[in-house]
Amino acid sequence: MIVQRGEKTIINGFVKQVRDLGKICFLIIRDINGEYQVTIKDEKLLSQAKELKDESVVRVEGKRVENPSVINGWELIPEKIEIYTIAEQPLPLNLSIKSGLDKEIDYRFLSLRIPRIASIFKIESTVNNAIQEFFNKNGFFTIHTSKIVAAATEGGANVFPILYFDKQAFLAQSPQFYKQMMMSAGFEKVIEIGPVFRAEPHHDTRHLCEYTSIDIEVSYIKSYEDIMKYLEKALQYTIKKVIKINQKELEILGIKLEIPKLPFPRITMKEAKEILKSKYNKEEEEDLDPEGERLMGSYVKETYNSDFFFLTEFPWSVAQFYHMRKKEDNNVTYRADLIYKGLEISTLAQREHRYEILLNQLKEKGLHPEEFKFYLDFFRYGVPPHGGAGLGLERIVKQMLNLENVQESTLLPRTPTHLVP
Ligand code: AMO
Repeated sequence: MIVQRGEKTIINGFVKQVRDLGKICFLIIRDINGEYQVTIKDEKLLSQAKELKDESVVRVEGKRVENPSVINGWELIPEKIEIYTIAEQPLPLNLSIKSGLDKEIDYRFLSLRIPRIASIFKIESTVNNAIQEFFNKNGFFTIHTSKIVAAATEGGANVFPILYFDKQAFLAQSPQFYKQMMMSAGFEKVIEIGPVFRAEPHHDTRHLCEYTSIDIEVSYIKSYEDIMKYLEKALQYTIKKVIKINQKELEILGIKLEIPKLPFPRITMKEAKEILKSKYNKEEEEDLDPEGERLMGSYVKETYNSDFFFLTEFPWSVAQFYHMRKKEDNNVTYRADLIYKGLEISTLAQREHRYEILLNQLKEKGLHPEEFKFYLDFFRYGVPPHGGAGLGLERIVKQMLNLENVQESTLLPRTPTHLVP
């Protein structure tokens, strides 16, 4: 952190490097915004500087002197050095080479000092704030719902059970039921950004056991097309913000972002299956697997020059009980996924708001109405037609920055093998 106090400049930061040339010593100091050179010639300060080890934390006070040959075009000539802490050597993580994802996660407090890795999380902060800001500007209320729940929302298998005093409870997989409750409560438009939990035993590049879910819900929609419009505008707004705020970080990561054109293409599941016919022989499957999503991503890029598309009209067989079915065809639902560079980043849908139909759909999916009584009650005393979406923050950033693994855009990944730190 740099503080300017009159003529004096104070740099607080980590010592990236001590270059000791005998009668002169250079310190490269790094803070969250960049690196600075401190040039020491004073004898007393020289002996102090020689005590320093890489990654120690210091406060250096002195005068800025223009020097076009050093980083930033200036160096600090110190009058005072205060050593806050000396870093033990050797560090368990080498900050100047790539050590591999597992080691970088094991030593998160150190890997985050690497500008390449810090840049990912600075951009993630912008993405989070931009999406929140977009929806608030459009009249959405921010809510926070409980993460301790009595029933699974997204299908029964992948929940983490917990003991809640003497009762069985679960960590929430999604705020799905509560955001719908807010529609029944008359709030019309809500957004929640918060953690959700999925007991996904996968060892792959797209699943986490805890991720940040961006959830929206909107009343009085005419169709799920209204939700798609919100999502594409929100993503365009977000990418514009990242381009504006994170130029430096994008440069460090070697990423050139382009503002996506609207509307994003819409392709029904049936059309996608037709397009993939010659490349992908999994027609019997109702959903697209990761390979199918990737192939469709490439097709859309080649055909429409778009990184995004909506895959619409999911079959009822892979839908949740709360998804509304298509008027003209009971086997098809008003559920869509948003695919970004070949990976699903969002699921959205119009919900079934008619009590009797919802009850029948729940039974059809083999669920027990008694376990969902609190939820079903939302539909008995007046509820507007509504729909919404859930987006995975880490997946958006992974795709935006062409990262290989979603754990790279997760501060503290929870996977079957990662519980610490
Ligand atoms: P869904 O389960 O498809 O839908 O999740 C929505 C989005 O959340 C992200 N996501 C994940 N990210 C990392 N690790 C995971 N294990 C993981 N699972 C999901 C993805 C996905 O597109 N209630 C519905 C949303 C809605 O209809 O409003 C839901 O949660 O980006």
